[in-house]
Amino acid sequence: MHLIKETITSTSDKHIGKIFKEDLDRFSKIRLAPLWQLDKNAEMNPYVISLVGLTNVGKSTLTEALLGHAVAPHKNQRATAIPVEYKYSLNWQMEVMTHHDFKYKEYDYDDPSLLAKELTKYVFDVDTTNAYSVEYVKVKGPMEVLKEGLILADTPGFGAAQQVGDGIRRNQDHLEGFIKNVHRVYLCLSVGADGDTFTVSDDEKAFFQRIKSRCSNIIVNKWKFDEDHNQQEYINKYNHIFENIEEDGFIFINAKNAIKGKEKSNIEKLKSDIVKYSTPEQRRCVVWNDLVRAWKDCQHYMETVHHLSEIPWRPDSLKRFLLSCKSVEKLHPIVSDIERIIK
Ligand SMILES: Nc1nc2c(ncn2[C@@H]2O[C@H](COP(=O)(O)OP(=O)(O)OP(=O)(O)O)[C@@H](O)[C@H]2O)c(=O)[nH]1
Ligand SMILES: [Mg+2]
Repeated sequence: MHLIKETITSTSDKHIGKIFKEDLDRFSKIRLAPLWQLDKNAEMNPYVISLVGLTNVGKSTLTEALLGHAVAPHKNQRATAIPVEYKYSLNWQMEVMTHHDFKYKEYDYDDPSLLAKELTKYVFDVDTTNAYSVEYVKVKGPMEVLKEGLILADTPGFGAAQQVGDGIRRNQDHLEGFIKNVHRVYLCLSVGADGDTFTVSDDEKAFFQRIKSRCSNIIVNKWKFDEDHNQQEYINKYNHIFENIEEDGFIFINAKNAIKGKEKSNIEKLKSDIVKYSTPEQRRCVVWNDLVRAWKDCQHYMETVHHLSEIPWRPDSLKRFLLSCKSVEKLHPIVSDIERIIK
């Protein structure tokens, strides 16, 4: 980011051209700013990953499929009213903090189905007074995908469908507050009941703008795995809306099939994507790989669109960038490129 900023401010329009500078600035905002944020968040411990999306897209069903236990209540209608955090522990436990009296309670369960039954009373389909009285709910238990320390959060649906009545608006405020403290977000969309329609609503677009610096994946749920449905077609159509999402950042899932144990669900792909953020080292590696990819894309774009054999980087900034890249093994492809430029 410094390299780009300093190159833009130190060179004249005559030297590299106004449009080139604007492109460099856009590249920095679209591709680099999210990486910078994710790199900062990589150090956070505990690290919270959250599924967010409009009501009914299947976030809770997905949560259940990922956790491998029926502890995330879901149904066909607006359902989840309070964000729920899931965390690994050897025994099943639920923690509830109530807002009106500042009370903290902890419950133990021998069986996850008993926990799930109790959980519905706090977060699922509850009336607005009840929803307002609960500050947070945490569920702990032997959920393998979280074993290395990740926290997974299921959230209420956002958007206009939720904004009826005062209590629900409070829920939306609660949701916004909760999401601000989440380190990585997976935005969940779903295809229509016919499997053919897939429109991105204005609410979804607006929400993406608010979370995009912490989002590198779009989950397309309720996907029908058959020959009539072509994932690439969907990606081509929608990747201009989600501008910083790489093509392989779109993950097509059928959560219902996953909880029924059917083969065509792609849930293993999502699981393996999530566990790669388990430790700070793993999280940094992902960001560095993405940085190498962004660097290559930037070079390629400037070479082909602006017909530049080489980007006229500001020399002293480039040297500083080289030094910081040298200390990280994963960034060595960038080091080789810069050394070639400097020669
Ligand atoms: N056909 C199909 N239905 C699904 C799939 N995933 C979830 N559903 C159904 O979609 C409905 C909504 O699922 P939920 O998991 O409750 O949705 P949610 O996003 O958590 O909804 P809110 O909690 O209201 O925000 C339920 O009837 C699920 O059975 C899927 O992959 N395919
Ligand atoms: Mg839900």
